Amino acid sequence: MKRTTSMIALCVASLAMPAMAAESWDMPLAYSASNYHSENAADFAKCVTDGTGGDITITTHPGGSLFGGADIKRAIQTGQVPIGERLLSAHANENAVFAYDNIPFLATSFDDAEKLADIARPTIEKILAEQNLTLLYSVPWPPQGLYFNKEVTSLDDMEGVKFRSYNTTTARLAELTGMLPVTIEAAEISQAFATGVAESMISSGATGYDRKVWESLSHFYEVNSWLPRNSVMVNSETWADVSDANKAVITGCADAAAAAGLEKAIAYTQFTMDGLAAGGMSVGPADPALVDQLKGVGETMTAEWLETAGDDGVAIVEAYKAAN
Ligand code: PCA
Repeated sequence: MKRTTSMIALCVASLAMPAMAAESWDMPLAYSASNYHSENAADFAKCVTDGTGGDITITTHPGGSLFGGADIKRAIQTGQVPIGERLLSAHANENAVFAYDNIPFLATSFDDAEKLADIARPTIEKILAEQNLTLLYSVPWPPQGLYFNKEVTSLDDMEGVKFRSYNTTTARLAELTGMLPVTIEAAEISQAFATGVAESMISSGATGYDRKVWESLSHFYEVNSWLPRNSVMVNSETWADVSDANKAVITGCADAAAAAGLEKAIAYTQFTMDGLAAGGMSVGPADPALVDQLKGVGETMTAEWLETAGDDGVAIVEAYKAAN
């Protein structure tokens, strides 16, 4: 009798429970905890944890500590983790459209990068959906510039330089400028520069600052070639199981994170370039003659990208140009 009563009590209790048990979501991030993308993701995680009343608790794992950058997207797709952040352009080998935010000299300011991202978003969402991924938000990196361990004023100076790349676009830039590309995660670059495995890279002031590259490199040249983005994605099956109320909370947190992340990126741009200079680096615009040469290389890269990205890529660039 007693047993039956407690069984009934258990059933009643479980009926009264919310439809889903509280969940913990681990969120891998490739970049250092102090970087604004990671801080922004931590704010997003708190927003979701608080907003869902603890139904979904998100814990961020920065610096590649749970999965390295190269493995994060696959980990989300396959459900090893429910959510994570990744530089999507590093997956252009899967679909060239993922590198829409690396087209040389197309969108070179924060405003233009936002316009381009808004135009590309439905296409990116469609491609990601086919990969079991749902895009929540994306945040730009500051404009990309060139780092060297010597003064560089022309492509000739770049011949044979060992170049750290972060995706196929940057590797192609190296090839076309006579440099030798080697792919290295941001988390590993301090060591790569210290040991001479790499002597140069294209990146933001932010990444050079985060990795204290002034310990090995001497020059940062502003080129403003493009503003690549980090994207926060959730596994689509996990997403489908989230209640409508919690989906609304997460989407609201994602929109807030996109806006706050953009503001942080803008603020971090000058702050980190000042930091590079304070570290002893020469920081300033690239020589106009070098920029002209790089634009020539950029035209080749753009033509190649349009070729591989096909109709989806052409449509994004045309819509962007029509809107500008
Ligand atoms: N930092 C990232 C990508 C672009 C950037 O500014 C990196 O260098 O890995």
